[in-house]
Amino acid sequence: MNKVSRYGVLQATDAEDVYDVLAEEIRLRGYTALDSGLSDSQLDEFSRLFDEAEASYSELAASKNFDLQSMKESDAIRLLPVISSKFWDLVFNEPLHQLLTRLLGQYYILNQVNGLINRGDKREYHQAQYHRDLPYQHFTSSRPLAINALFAVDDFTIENGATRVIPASHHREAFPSDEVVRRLETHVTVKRGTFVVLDCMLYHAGSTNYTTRDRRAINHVFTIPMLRQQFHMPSILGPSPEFSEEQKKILGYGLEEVRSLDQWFLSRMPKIR
Ligand SMILES: O=C(O)CCC(=O)C(=O)O
Repeated sequence: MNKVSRYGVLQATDAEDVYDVLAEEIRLRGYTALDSGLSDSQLDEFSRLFDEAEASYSELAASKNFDLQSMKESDAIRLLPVISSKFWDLVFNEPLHQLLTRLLGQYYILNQVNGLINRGDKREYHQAQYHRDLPYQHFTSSRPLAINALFAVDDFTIENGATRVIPASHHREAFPSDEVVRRLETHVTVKRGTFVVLDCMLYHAGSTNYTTRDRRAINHVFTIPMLRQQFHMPSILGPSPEFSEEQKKILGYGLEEVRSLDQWFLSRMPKIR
């Protein structure tokens, strides 16, 4: 392909493959779209399992006398793969892993994974307010610290409440003025089976679903290992021999805080082979 013409440019970024390109897009404008590579029949299965998981989750909450509605929790299925284990396949999706490695390096962990339901008929949706996924934070950083991979279970369209973003807003500390938000906000419309991948510091929001059908998605927030998980997954999952060592690392195993000086000294002892 011909080189893009330029002058006065002494430094330029190289991109070796598609993941470098997507990672660069995220660094520059805060978001991109990544194809999960799943087939139509696999997507149909995820769609069916999502609805089943929603039903099991609300039964589970009711059986424990928790009213999701009154807690404003009825649009989310927290820890979706714990409710329906097939969803671990999305957490460990290979193209996503490739992209995350470019952005966060070899060591990143899963902070949260939640099914999200943007209900039809213009019903209120908690995620439809602008926010960052590291809320209440106003710093900027030279590298991403946290990435949200929002999986589209259904197509995201303007009518059914596609995610809105303010491009490049992860580079600014303050939320932009309302007029600038109105000028810059962009709907990210994608086909089902796509991950909308966002720098968690990008201001973004869902939007009103004007159709009669729910628009379903699954957020996957991955962070550098310094940040606390929304759920401490090793405690919830227990020994879980079904996961590989690499997968356990992503789930946050091995990061427990040191709870005594003795434990610290033991951790510093030379390893005997
Ligand atoms: O549902 C959406 O379109 C946005 C989801 C969202 O804001 C989030 O996962 O933080």
